[in-house]
Amino acid sequence: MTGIEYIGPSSFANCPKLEEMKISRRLYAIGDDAFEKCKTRGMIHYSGTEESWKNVENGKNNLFIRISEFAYGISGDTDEDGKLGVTDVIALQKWLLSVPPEKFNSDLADLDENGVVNIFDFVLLKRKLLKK
Ligand SMILES: [Ca+2]
Ligand SMILES: [Ca+2]
Repeated sequence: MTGIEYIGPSSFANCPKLEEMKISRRLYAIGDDAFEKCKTRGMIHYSGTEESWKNVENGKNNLFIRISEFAYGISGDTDEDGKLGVTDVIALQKWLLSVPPEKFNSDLADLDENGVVNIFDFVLLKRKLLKK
């Protein structure tokens, strides 16, 4: 689901076995009844932070979203290993030099959240690591 900005009404209405889902930080809204009949407690991997999730508009009858467990991303965790470290700096550096890193989450690499990954995000990431 990388890059999806909107989950339309009834999108997953007939997926009662839906258990795990990846949602991009770019998502801004979920339509009504998008998860109708999804009554299991799922696991949602959201590539944004807990803060950015609060800005996503959730429609009516989306019980699945309310009861599911969430795994949030950490801003700056470019290699998606769940923690901030020097490997994130290396991955971002490779990305900026057009050397494809093994794993790269461009949402989490966009530290200043301006929609592009560039040298300013790299500077912010290094600062963030130095503060730890
Ligand atoms: Ca990491
Ligand atoms: Ca940026």
